[in-house]
Amino acid sequence: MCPSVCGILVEIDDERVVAVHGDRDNPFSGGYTCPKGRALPLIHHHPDRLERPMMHDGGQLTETSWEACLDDLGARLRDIIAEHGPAAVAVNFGTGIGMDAAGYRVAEALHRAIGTPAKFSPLTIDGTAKVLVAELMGGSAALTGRPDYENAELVILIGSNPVVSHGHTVCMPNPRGLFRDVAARAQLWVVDPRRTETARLATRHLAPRPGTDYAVLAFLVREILRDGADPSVAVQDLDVLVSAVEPFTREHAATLADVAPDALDDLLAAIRTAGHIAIDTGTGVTMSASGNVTQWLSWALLILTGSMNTPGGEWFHPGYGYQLEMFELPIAPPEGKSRPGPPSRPDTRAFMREWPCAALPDEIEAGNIRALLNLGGSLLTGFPATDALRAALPKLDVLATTEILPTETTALSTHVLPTKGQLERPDVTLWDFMSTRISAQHTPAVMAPVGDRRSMWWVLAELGARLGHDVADTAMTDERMVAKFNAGGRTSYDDLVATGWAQADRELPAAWIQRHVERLGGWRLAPRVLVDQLNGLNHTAGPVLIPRRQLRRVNAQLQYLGEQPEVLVNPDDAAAAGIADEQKLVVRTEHGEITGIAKLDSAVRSGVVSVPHAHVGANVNLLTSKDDLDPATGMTRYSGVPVSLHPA
Ligand SMILES: Nc1nc2c(c(=O)[nH]1)N[C@H]1C(S)=C(S)[C@@H](COP(=O)(O)OP(=O)(O)OC[C@H]3O[C@@H](n4cnc5c(=O)[nH]c(N)nc54)[C@H](O)[C@@H]3O)O[C@H]1N2
Ligand SMILES: Nc1nc2c(c(=O)[nH]1)N[C@H]1C(S)=C(S)[C@@H](COP(=O)(O)OP(=O)(O)OC[C@H]3O[C@@H](n4cnc5c(=O)[nH]c(N)nc54)[C@H](O)[C@@H]3O)O[C@H]1N2
Ligand SMILES: [Mo]
Repeated sequence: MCPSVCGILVEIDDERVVAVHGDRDNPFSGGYTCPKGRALPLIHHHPDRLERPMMHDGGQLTETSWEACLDDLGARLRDIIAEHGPAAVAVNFGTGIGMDAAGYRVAEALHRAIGTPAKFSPLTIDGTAKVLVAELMGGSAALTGRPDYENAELVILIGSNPVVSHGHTVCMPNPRGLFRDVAARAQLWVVDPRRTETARLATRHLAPRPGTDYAVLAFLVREILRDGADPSVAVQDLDVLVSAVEPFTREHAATLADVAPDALDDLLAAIRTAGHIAIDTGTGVTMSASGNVTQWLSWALLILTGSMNTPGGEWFHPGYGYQLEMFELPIAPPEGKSRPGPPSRPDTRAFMREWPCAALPDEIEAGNIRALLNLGGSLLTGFPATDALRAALPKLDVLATTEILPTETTALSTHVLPTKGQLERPDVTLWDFMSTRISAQHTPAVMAPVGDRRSMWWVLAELGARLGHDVADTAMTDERMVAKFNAGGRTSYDDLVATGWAQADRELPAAWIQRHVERLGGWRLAPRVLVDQLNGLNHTAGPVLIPRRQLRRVNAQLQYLGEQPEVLVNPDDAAAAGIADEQKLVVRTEHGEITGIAKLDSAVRSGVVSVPHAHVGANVNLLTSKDDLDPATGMTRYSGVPVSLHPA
């Protein structure tokens, strides 16, 4: 269900999945589970689950055979490619394919074989800032820094709520246990406009105005520089950084962020005392207009305090399968590697060879994209500007969706391809970089596939064959296919299957990072792109929207566990707008409006409205824009969008 990959035991009674229990013998999760994993029986036995391929026939989705469905889809794609070229076929790598290792690898192979630049994924709706900053400051997007929680004396968590989310790009089982431990022996500062479930476990909580975290960090960097920082590693462009942060005095930063100057003094004192510090950021940072700048200054603070690649600071994941320590990472130029964006959106960039999700409606309307392979994506809830997308999707000649459950998006699809769910396929850890350890796990399939479901990799390989591409041998078994792509580069696949998990030791400081930074010529402290963005930032005064995850959901998934689209509003703001607790309210932006349920909550700072995403009835993406994008990467702004509140 999620990249924390907690070890579970699935209790099965004949054909029924009875329950999911935490596996106490699992060395990573030790028996921990959360409501998402425990919902697997409900997902598997969902009354509406997709069991057979469907095709649009006379305006209606009708069940058909795999042969007929794939033949028709293949023929239509061939025609589109023949007439308009491969760029007319787009591929979306949604969250639903993100836990299917063999499916994901074959999707990558098919995407390469088709040769289309039109690739979409949650990258540009979840957060590009971390990758961009790694590339610009560290010369490689493959550098994924994360706190050394075991040894840290001071952890600063900015715009992430792991107690609910289990983390963003660093995914942990049992976050409550982890943060209780950290707070018991070290300082844990949580920076969030809402006093979150995680903030309640922290030693301190700081609630700046959304999108102003960078000002707090700029102040800290400025003061650490004035202390005469000696990072003990090579750096570049120190003087540029010095002048970039110079305006961020205590008073200026406190005013911008609307926090008490004393709180800034306390945080600065904590950093001076700890020496080395650890920082992690989440979607509260990456979804904001200042996300790149905030991420940059957080790295600058880490570098200047000598905390990179240091015990008690940050460590860099080498990957279990990738084994980055074996390679010389290619070094990106100081201006990064982004390219021109899609033709209908010259205002955007293609970042990491992906197009901005926000550009999809315009690309369809312009006739550039005529077919979309949507692999495990809930387009109408995840992508921004739902109205524009809803108008554009029916103009596609082909919308083929691989899914396990019906969604608003499958209802609009020309082809619906039911693939094996989590319990029906063998699998290995795909996103080992997200793990808190250098590890891999394997699971066998525990249930026979329901109905006529097939493996994602098989479906895509069959489709590839119909387009004249040999992307995988469809005669292979699932196990052999998974073995082929297994993340067990440090161990044999057979050993991984036998034990279920494998782990490598962590080296800290890691020699491969030291070598890399030497080849880089020192950390780049002040990339031009980021300095320019800092100088261009401005703020609106009124209330703004911020995003929030919910415990018993994964984005649009698990809605049947009953989480409501509760809109958290500060009681003073609610009173001013005439809104009462538990009553319906309207949240409006210049793009649209939604009706949700008001929850008056003094844990949310004034001027902030916290709205969960991916609810079909109260879809927050009716409020977001396809044009409000980060110019460097095409990331949609999901946090800090100006709103007004009204009684319903
Ligand atoms: N306004 C706003 N918008 C947001 C966000 C926000 O905070 N605010 N969050 C953004 C983020 S961080 C993300 S990652 C995106 C997520 O958006 P999406 O990538 O669309 O992800 P989900 O909503 O999780 O939908 C995943 C789909 O995959 C299906 N699925 C699950 N398991 C499988 C499987 O094994 N096989 C197949 N074939 N399908 C499967 C599920 O039924 C579901 O329909 O949304 C983004 N959109
Ligand atoms: N239960 C559950 N778990 C999930 C998901 C889910 O839907 N449900 N989704 C998964 C996905 S796809 C992702 S990407 C991760 C995301 O994981 P996280 O990034 O941890 O996501 P959130 O829990 O929404 O925490 C983001 C926090 O940022 C705060 N915030 C908003 N704007 C700002 C700002 O400008 N500055 C600061 N400092 N804070 C701000 C919000 O108040 C919120 O508490 O979670 C994953 N895990
Ligand atoms: Mo995400």
